[in-house]
Amino acid sequence: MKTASNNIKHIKFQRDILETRMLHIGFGAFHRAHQALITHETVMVDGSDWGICEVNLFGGEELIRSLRAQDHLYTVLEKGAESVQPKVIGSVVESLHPTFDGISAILEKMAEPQVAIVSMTITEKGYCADPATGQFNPQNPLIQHDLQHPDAPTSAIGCIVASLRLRKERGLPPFTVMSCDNVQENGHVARQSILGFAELLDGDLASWIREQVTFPCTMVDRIVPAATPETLAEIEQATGVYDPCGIACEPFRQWVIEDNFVNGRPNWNLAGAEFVSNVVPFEEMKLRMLNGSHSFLAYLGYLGGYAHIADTMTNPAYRQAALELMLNEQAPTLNMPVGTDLDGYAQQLIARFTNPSLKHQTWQIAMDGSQKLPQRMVDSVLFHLKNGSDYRHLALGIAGWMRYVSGKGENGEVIDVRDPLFHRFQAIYAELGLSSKVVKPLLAIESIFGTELPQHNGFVDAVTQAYEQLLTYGSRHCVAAL
Ligand code: NAI
Ligand code: CS2
Repeated sequence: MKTASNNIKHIKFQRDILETRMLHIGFGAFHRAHQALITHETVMVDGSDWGICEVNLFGGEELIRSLRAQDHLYTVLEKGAESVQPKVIGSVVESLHPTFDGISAILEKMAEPQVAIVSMTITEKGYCADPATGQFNPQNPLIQHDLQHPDAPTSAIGCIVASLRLRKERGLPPFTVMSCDNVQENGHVARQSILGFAELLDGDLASWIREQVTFPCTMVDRIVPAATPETLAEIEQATGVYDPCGIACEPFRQWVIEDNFVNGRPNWNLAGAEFVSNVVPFEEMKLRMLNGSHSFLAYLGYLGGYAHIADTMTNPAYRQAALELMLNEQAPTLNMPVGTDLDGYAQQLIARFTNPSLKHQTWQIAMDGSQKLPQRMVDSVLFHLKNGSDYRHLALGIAGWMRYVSGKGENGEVIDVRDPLFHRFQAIYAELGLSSKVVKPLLAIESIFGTELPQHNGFVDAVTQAYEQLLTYGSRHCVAAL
């Protein structure tokens, strides 16, 4: 595990020398406990001026209001299995929200000369790309809006392009665009969407962006569940201060970054981040082993009556299935640098999932499956079909997702399914009911499964069979039967 606290020399932390050199879109749970914290620890070590301006384009108004009211300081509570450590984060110096500041204030901030990095945690769907291919989707409703209103955009993609236009017109240097989302080759996906959108607006601007802007890929890792009233009460107990912007997370953290910044960057390595020339293998490792088993546990765990990931780990069958999925069906698909210890990585992940003090809801992880399945499960299935190897855990995981998006639990209770394609799932279930007839139309959703998988009879049969078993016996039984 990388820890920075041991490295930190106690230089005086002069918050007033910080200025907005980085603007972050997506002041959600994760960014608070990861990039903002690591930036804080970095400036503590080297006394540099890297401050952050936080922007939420969707929701989060109250959070931004509260943040301002407390001078942009907030608490991160790191929770191990047995001890907790609160940290006050001081790297954030400004914040903006379109609802009360207006979108042009945000674009102007992004166009300020000293802004060198625009980073993002905007969830998988924020990239307006096809999840199966990573290609920009010009039909995305946010993009359709922004094409009509390029100077008053709503999407992160539209905001970045509009602010780069301002920089180009004013003869300013570009900024680096740094995605910190769980998206395979996140920098490349960000680049394709930004260039794709710019092309539709203005070819010269697109050429300027292509030549000037860099889009490093990053692998980001730290389990940060959404904050609940209990989280805030726990933080208050640990610090004596009620902090509505507080967030709790696990002690582990990892950040691997492609060192490709066009206009400078903080020395995040001083706080444990790693700069490398190629992040893709690390991204794949994390997305398939950690996130793939997270999604498996989320769908089959939720259906089996487990509210949190740590609860699923109390069932030896789920624990064993997660480990086997990682080692037998995900690890073999990876191409890692020599010396990478995937067995050790898998054991460490099981220990992290078991942390009983993290209340990470299966329902939260189950969200947006249409955006997550391709990089977490589908790519691995393609590997196994090519190699003739076994993928029964992946087949059950995909069947579990299909069963989950029916919106009905195993006891007939309503599931609150959140997904950009929810209406599509609803239409399929409305027509075909809770039966394995839904498997083929769900597999036909090209943005999730591509074109090859739905044509593969062996795969269609494996998922159909897993789905039927789920209907007959329920998920706890099916996981145990693996
Ligand atoms: P969150 O729900 O707390 O925050 C989501 C953020 O995304 C909000 O700031 C919201 O304004 C923004 N957003 C949502 N839809 C958007 C859109 N269409 N365009 C622009 N912005 C949009 O979620 P959290 O936990 O902060 O996670 C965000 C992302 O961070 C995840 O989707 C994942 O890719 C990445 N991540 C999360 C980790 C975690 O454990 N929470 C760990 C590693 C990565
Ligand atoms: C989770 C991730 O919500 C999800 O889909 O799988 O956010 C997971 O907690 C992180 O990637 C851990 O780094």
